[in-house]
Amino acid sequence: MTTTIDTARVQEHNARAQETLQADFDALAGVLARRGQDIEQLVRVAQQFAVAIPSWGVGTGGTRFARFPGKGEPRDVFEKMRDCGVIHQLTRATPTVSLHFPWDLPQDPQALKDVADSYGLGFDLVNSNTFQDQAGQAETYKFGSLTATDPKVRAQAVQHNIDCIEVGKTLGSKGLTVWVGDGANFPGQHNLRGALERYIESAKQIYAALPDDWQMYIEHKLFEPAFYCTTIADWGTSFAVAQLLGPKAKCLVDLGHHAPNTNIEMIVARLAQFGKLGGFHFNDSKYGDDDLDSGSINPFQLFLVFNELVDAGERDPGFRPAFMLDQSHNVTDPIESLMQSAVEVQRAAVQAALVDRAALSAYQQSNDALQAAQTLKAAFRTDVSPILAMARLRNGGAIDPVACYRASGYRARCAEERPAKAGTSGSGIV
Ligand code: PSV
Ligand code: MN
Repeated sequence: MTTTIDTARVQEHNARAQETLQADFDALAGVLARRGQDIEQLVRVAQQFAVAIPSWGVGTGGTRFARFPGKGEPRDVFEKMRDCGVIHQLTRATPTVSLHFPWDLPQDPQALKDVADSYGLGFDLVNSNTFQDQAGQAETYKFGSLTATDPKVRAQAVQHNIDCIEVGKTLGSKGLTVWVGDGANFPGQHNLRGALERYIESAKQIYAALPDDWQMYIEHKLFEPAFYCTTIADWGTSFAVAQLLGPKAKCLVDLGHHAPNTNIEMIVARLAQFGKLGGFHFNDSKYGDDDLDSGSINPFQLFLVFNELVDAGERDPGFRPAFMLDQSHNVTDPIESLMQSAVEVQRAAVQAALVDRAALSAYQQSNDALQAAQTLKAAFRTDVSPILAMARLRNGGAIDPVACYRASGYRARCAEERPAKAGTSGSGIV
């Protein structure tokens, strides 16, 4: 396997930090043992945790006002894979990459697969893009894609999704995420029901092209770019469409795609209950779809989402939702943000595994609201950092990924090796 950061440097970093880590780990093991919990079981949860990196996340994002590129940004999908390799090398929590087409469409998918293999990376879900016009395409998506009134536009958008499936098959992906920005900016612009009917008609054609072992993930988003109404705006519409399409269609929950204060963990519980929770795009938000770093604003919400996932996993041990990050990094080094975010999502998974579920259930049964809430809080308040660091160490990663990355000088090397060039593949700025 190709390791981008010199492994000797990672080992040196770990050797320096290991004694302190061991002391913190032993102290936490004692605290947990007094609560009847085995720290080793939690280390295993952390070691097995995995979240996919979005290929579009390793470039600097931006807003519709401006983009301020960082130094040494990846200029093509191969350089993006290299950055993803660094993230996985140091965190050991991101073994797959989720590609966005055509932003990261490889001319030679097999060559890309070989490169990914060399970094120990696989491919997660592939994402289609019919929210932008691409150079040379015949029809415009200005007035929608899968919902467009013009059948030629819908046919082009359907075909793009089918093309994504074909490339994904070569790469070893097992699913397609479909998000469309289709909607209206004026009351009356759309026949609200007609737009959804056209979406369903298009989605059925995509669904029909799915291989047997693939799933289609329907991602909803409240608003933007359409500011009056969005065709697939909420989990109810997403659920209805997934139900109509069939068993291979599931709903994808992007944490940023809800109205402020929405109870996202309840959406998660509902979708899981009815067998339609397909996966997540993790990020955080304060006002709207801000695409902020996971866990940076509301880590308690992230924990409560994972609390529902633990419950769902206990009811159905085969339950395996897809986990991806989907963020936009405007002011940080994207590699650092993605490493930190992967760790924050992993943290929520471990904290949720810490919940004393028997006690919680008993408090719920006896209507002891205060103690039920405190049972969750006790898990959430536990600083599981030593567990996460130990999991990384045992999996061959870095005890402190950001510190190790900074010390490696990787970004400075990239700045020399990757002078900016025109027409580089895009990052997510929506
Ligand atoms: C839309 O805002 C979204 O969340 C979808 O997942 C897109 O594929 C991605 O962002 C593009 O950045
Ligand atoms: Mn998303």
